[in-house]
Amino acid sequence: MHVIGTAGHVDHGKSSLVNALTGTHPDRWLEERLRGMTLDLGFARLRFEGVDAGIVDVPGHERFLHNMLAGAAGMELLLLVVAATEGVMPQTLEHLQILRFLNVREVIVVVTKIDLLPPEQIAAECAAISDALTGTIASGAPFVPVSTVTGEGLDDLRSLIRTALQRLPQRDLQAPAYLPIDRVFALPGHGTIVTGTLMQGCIAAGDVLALQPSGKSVRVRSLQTFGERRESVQAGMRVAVNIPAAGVDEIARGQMLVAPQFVPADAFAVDFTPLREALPILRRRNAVRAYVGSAEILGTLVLPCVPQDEAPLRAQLFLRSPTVAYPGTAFVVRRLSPKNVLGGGTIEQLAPQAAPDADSSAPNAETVAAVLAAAGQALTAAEIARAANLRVDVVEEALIAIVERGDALRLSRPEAYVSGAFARDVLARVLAHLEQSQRAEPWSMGATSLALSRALAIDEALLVRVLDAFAAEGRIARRAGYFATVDHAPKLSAEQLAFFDERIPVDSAAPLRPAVLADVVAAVKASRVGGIGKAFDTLLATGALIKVNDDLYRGTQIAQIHARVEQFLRRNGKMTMAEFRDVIGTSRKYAVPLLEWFDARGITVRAGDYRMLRSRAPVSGEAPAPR
Ligand SMILES: Nc1nc2c(ncn2[C@@H]2O[C@H](COP(=O)(O)OP(=O)(O)OP(=O)(O)O)[C@@H](O)[C@H]2O)c(=O)[nH]1
Ligand SMILES: [Mg+2]
Repeated sequence: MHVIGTAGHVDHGKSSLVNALTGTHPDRWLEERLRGMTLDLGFARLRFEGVDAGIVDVPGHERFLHNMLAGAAGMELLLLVVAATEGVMPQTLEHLQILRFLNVREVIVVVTKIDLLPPEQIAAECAAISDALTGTIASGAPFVPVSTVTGEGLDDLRSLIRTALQRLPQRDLQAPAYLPIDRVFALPGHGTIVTGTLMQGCIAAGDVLALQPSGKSVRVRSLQTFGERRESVQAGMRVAVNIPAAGVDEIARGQMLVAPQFVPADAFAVDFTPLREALPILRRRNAVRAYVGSAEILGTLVLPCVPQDEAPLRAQLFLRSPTVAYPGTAFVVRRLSPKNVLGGGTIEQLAPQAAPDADSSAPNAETVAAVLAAAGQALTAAEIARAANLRVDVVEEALIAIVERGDALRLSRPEAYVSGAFARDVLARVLAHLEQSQRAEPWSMGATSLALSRALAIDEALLVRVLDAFAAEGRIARRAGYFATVDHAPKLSAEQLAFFDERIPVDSAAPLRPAVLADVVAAVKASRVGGIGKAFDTLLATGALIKVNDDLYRGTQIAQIHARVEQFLRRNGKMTMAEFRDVIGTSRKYAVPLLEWFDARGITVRAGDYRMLRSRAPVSGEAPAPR
């Protein structure tokens, strides 16, 4: 078996394509469905005549690139998804930059949403896409225009997939088992299950493997691939492994389940190829985020010289925490902040001979770390310099090393630093509070910074900046103004869902007519259903319900209206208010605020009596803000 992966810019139709091919919608979380945006990896099985493969679906939004990276290493056949309506966009190229260093052997370019373009424009759009992909791993790959709405092109895509899979080389089944873990959960009666793409080797029920880097030895009780029980599984499969001896809380994405012979290491000799775009920012020593298997680990990449071109270099990679790798393991590195991709390559050898360059700033680093530890609040580099009696540039240099080793956390807006111990303590207290409150109120989005600041008696402004820094590392989630644990997906109770179904019915005679906001608010206030107020906030925050002036729409209604407006405008260029009313079959009372709402979100733009599409609307990562 082989693993197919999607890649491409946000909203270009990756998840819809996986759904159309497999019948499984890869967006697993309630929040993903509600927002219509993939946040984390999704998985589905692709089966048709002559084909049985796994698909890994990735998020397109740049904020979730770390999740994309956790699933990218396993991909062998890439479906590069590009919407015909937008063409090649920043994450299309960023995903290709990353995948160039991983294990992709075959690429198919899938041009989606062709139903939204006049047929005669499709060839020109494909040609423009092809031009924009020159010099990437998708250059020269077969192209297939599709629509997941009409089904056009899907049969051609299936036959291209069949051919591409046949060309893929077999994975190494004799090698020791190596499974980067991308999900961990517990099933009642079974205990801990980990899932991932088996990169090499085989695993059989009864095998004793090691969880790394902890080294804990675990016996495999049972195995599955896509819900089918197997006695053994082979490289190239998406696998779920039941290891009851390990607790769910001992394991996280990024750890590996491997044959016992692997030894964890935190230093590697690597073959590193810089990206051309990264040449101006690469130095000899580079603080990096390294991606190995499904892991994201901070570390330092030491180059033999400052690179002048894209030629591969023999370099050293030092990680802040250990991991396991085999010679030839692919890796990618990004800059700490901003997180540009710097390059990637393969791990050649454990424990390089030479130690990292002696750090001449070491004594200053200790002074700076001591000042921060004593401060108990955020300090700018200039404030630290005054307290430590050092030059600001010396402090800045020392801070890089201190941040890298975890003794300080860098805050932004404005840039300042807090001690690592203080920051970790804040994070631990916040996470403990959130876990408890999310358990008590699973329907909530999490907690606002104000609520956290009151509960934990921490200054709110400082709390927000510390949590934002951890959010950028993916250690806590910040969505629509709420902080939550990264795996928290709000779930309404059956009673709460029934309440909203009853209060906000969809009238089959007028399916796009909204409810009256004031009525729903009054009903929420009067209701005795437990947690109903927070559940209402959640529906608004996730965009499942949307306020438009005095009206309350379901997110699905707005999506339908949006689709109709977009289709009309792509065909006709402009639209009057009367045409809009006809398109959505509603009265002026609803039409005016709706169009203003679309204008305010940068979807449409007004010109005299007409509305037009605002071209290449900026993509917003947040749910629509409740007004
Ligand atoms: N008309 C039309 N709409 C499509 C097509 N494919 C996807 N869409 C719509 O485009 C929007 C985004 O689709 P998704 O499949 O969620 O896009 P995605 O690439 O998975 O997005 P992220 O995972 O957030 O990066 C949805 O509203 C889809 O219904 C298509 O072929 N035609
Ligand atoms: Mg998606």
